[in-house]
Amino acid sequence: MASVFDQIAACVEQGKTDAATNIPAGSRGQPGVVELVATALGAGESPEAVLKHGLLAGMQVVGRKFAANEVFIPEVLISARAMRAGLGALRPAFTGRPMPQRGVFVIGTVRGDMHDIGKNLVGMILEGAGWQVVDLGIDCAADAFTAAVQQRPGCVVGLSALLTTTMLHMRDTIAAIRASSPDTVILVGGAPVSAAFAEEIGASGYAADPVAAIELLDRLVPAGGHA
Ligand code: B12
Repeated sequence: MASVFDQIAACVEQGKTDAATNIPAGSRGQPGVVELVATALGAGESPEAVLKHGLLAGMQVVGRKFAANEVFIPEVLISARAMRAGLGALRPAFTGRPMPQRGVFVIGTVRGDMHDIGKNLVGMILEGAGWQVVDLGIDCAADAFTAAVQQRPGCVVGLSALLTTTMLHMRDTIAAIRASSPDTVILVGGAPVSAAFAEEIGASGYAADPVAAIELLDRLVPAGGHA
């Protein structure tokens, strides 16, 4: 019998959201991502382990197959929907922990980019770490970020990009934010982004994942010292 993590990963890959979903055909009534996440948490697994070994492991397989032309956009969207449902099921386990309030974190995916799974994950985990998260969504032009920062003086900004083309918009977005709010702490992230690129475009820092983002923010914005 496959471990609950392997089952979650397989369900993400197949797009099996929950027991009511009939994807793949004939699977209605069998547990999907939502039920399996609850099973794993109920068995005492940590939300971090469920995320890493279940949900993200499944999405990694999808990413590899997409890159190898073994699956195409419709399948990836179905997997993304299952992943999103799994994150929803996991959310209370992350955000239910008592944490001191750390400040406001405005996050969005930059202009032209529709990828939101990583952004949502970063937002959810930072919320669990005590940040009040304002999610601007996907395909956000620079002025959406500048307006959000002006409304929330002292907030931290997170920019997400998953495409080598859209990550280039991070530079203009950072310049626009700094033109009106020069001291804003701005983190960048997303698969094609690197620490060197972050430095080149004037970001305050780069984090590869939400845990690294929390550690970086603890250094850049000491508790009680911002927002
Ligand atoms: C799912 C997916 C899609 C879905 C998105 C659904 C959704 N709601 O998000 C759909 C089908 C819409 C899609 C479309 C496209 N996609 Co796509 N997609 C993917 C895929 C398979 C997974 C991405 C994902 O969700 N990963 C899981 C999350 C959890 O990881 P993550 O996003 O990297 O986020 C983590 C970190 O990067 C970081 N992070 C992310 N953001 C931020 C922000 C901050 C502030 C911080 C600190 C950290 C951080 O933390 C996250 C958690 O650890 C990737 C392949 C891959 N392996 O990445 C391709 C991929 C990103 N897509 C790709 C491409 C080419 C496209 C399309 C252009 C395809 C096409 N021909 O139309 C379109 C572009 C649409 C657009 N304009 O945006 C390429 C990009 C190539 C490149 N280097 O530019 C990839 C790499 C696939 C490939 N190998 O070819 N895609």
